[in-house]
Amino acid sequence: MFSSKEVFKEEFIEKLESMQGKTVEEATNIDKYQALGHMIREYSNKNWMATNTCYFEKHEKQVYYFSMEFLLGKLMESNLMNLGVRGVCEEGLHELGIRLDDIEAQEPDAGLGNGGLGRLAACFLDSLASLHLPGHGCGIRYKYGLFEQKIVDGYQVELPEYWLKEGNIWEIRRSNLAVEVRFGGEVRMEEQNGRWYFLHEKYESVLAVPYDVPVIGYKNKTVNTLRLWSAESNIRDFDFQTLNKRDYHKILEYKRSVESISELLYPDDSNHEGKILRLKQQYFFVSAGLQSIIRSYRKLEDTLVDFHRKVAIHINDTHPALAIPELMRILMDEEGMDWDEAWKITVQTISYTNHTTLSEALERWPVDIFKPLLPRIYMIVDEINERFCRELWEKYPGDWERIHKMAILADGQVKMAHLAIAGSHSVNGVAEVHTEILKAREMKEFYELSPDKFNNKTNGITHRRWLLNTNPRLAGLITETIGDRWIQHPAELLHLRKAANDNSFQERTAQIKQQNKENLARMIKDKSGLLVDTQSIFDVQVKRLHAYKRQILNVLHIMDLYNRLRANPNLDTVPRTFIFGAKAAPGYHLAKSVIKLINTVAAKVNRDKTIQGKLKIVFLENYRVSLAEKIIPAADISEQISAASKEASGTGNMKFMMNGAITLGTLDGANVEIHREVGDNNIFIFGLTVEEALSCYAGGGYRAKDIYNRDLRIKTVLDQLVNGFFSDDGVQFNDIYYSLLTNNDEFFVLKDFSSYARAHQMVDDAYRNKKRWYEMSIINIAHSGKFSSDRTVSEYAEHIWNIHPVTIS
Ligand code: 26V
Repeated sequence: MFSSKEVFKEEFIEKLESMQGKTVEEATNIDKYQALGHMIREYSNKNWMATNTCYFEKHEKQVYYFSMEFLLGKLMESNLMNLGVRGVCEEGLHELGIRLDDIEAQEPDAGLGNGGLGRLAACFLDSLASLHLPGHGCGIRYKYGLFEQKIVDGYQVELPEYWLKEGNIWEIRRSNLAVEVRFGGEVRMEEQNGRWYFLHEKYESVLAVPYDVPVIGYKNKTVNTLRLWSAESNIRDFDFQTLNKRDYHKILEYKRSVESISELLYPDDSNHEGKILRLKQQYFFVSAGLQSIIRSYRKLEDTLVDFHRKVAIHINDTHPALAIPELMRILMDEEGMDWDEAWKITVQTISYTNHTTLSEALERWPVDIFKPLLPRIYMIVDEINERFCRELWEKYPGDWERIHKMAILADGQVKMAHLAIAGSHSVNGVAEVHTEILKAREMKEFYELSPDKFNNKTNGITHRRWLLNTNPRLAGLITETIGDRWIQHPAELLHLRKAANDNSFQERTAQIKQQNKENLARMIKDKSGLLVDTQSIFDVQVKRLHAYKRQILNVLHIMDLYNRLRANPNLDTVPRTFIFGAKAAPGYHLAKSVIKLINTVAAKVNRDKTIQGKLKIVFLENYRVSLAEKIIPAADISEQISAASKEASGTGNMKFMMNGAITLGTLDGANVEIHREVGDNNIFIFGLTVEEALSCYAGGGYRAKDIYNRDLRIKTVLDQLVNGFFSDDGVQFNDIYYSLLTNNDEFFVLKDFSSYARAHQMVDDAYRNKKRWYEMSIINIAHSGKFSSDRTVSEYAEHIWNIHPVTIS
């Protein structure tokens, strides 16, 4: 089909005709995008079927990655690349007068995630398939992805993101595989032949319909499945014979309430709120996913006694933790197992990753919501809790405090992290320091109880998307220099070390960075009209907006730099362009204020001619995967400046490093490991360490006001938040000021300020020596192989899931 560009052209023209009834000349870019998309999917169907058959026939153990979020971004480019047909398509299209880039630009991002956790899930899927591993995704097909961000007068405005308006070319709806999920109602117990049966009655029935998306491995035959569930009404349940007008309204109301389950992605990734709809979402996809896994399993086996030998289920944070009681329910109520056997199988099937230590993000569901919504599941959770507390009592007799602290049900709440730990055989953190913090603090008692469950799996990113696809020129240079084995074996990027000091390699790396910066500058000009100096340092902070990520530290430093430049326009600094991209949760007022502040400072600084163009600030609207792909290859500096101990890992840090940006960061999350890889001389580290931060929290001796009173630079910028210095529109930033001073600066912004400013000075000094700079840059690229998700996923496969590569024939 894609054997030559001639064949491709013929098929493409045919596809346009059959799908759209149009010729190449008549077709719009959307038409062409859809035609090409369908061709690719059809092309991959053979291998998709072969993969499924192969797993089935070999009865391979498979892993299912359960996640509320899959932040896929666009799929056209990576699918073409992974299928190895991008060249043929590009040439064929070119001969038809079509630019592949124009077609790819039509694709909407699949923004089914908030940030790091969702993007990690997407990277893992790519690595699973590319490593021939039998592993699939299970999630929700949200009708609306993460909101679209507009900036109006410097403020964030949220618009609904209806990504499905032109349909989704990558999915196949499989209505024949729909399953029922039950909510509410009552549970009646009945004894028959000495056994208790639990009968769920008067429940609301929801139909879960799967949409399957192929996950295509890199130049192999593996095509795994991402199964996304959509909620639909189960109208069959209604008695149409006796339908009257009031019932009709009831049906509509029921339909609306059911469809709301998969309507939208919750846009908050930092603050747990006990919203009933979110709990519904969680049970909805977990129950549907488990039912479909068990249905396929049952085609091969009569009983589920060996389930855990053939199926691994991974829960991405606690959001899918109801998989534990749901699997128990199925094993007991539907398969007739007794508790102990069901529990053994459940624990051996499930594994859990923790992605945050922020206590406000920990999920705790009020029993008052949980119990009426999921009555049978609640009974099971209650029993899990009973038995768990009894076990604790035996181990720690009399230690009520500890038992209360560890209980799954306590204070009228279901503690999802406790459920997840108790019900799984493996618990992992996502970077070394993060795992150590879990063991020593957040999960200390659980670690003492079962130390063997705990392990670390440092995050990774797919180098295929984040280097090969997004930075083709750099990827080409690497291949030219060390061959192409790095694509399959990213650790081999290390061979670049020997080129780090090579003049010509440095120059070519520099040229590529320059081209990427010029592309980004063009985009900035198109989007905002702002001209940026491509000789300046592109200093980038793109990530969700959160107090702990400290965008505010970055802004305060920019304000200070501006003050210094105004005082002395001849200040000897390398010109800087500070680039931001960030979405704030719609209800997170402080975060939204920071966006307004960035834009306010930008407005004043960018039009100030007296500073001789030495400073520019850009806030790029609607940060998302596809925008990241344009920004990251152009970055010189990667800002990873979270308050120590707060960022579990970070994955943006890895993407920047892989594209030759130098990290300016704290020793937090995976920065610690990046630092270890590249060494002191190839990274700019500043600020408190995790130990210092933790002892500062514990000791409580920190007083932000003292620093304010002592340090004039800091006092000046803080005062500028509230004295109208930057705002033409009279807006003041009292909330930010308050959080730093009155609220005593929870994230050590003032404490780290001077160390951060010194690190910036070091960046300035270092950039003047281009040879040394590109040596640093190349060393970063060379050491980024460790942070490929291929490494991460292999570790999960070997140590947690016990799955093995399968070559598809
Ligand atoms: C949390 C919550 C809290 C309750 C409300 C809804 C909601 C939705 C999503 C989340 C996820 C927050 C956790 C998260 O994204 N953690 C990030 O995970 C990345 C991948 O492991 C890691 O690199 C980041 O450091 C970590 O912040």
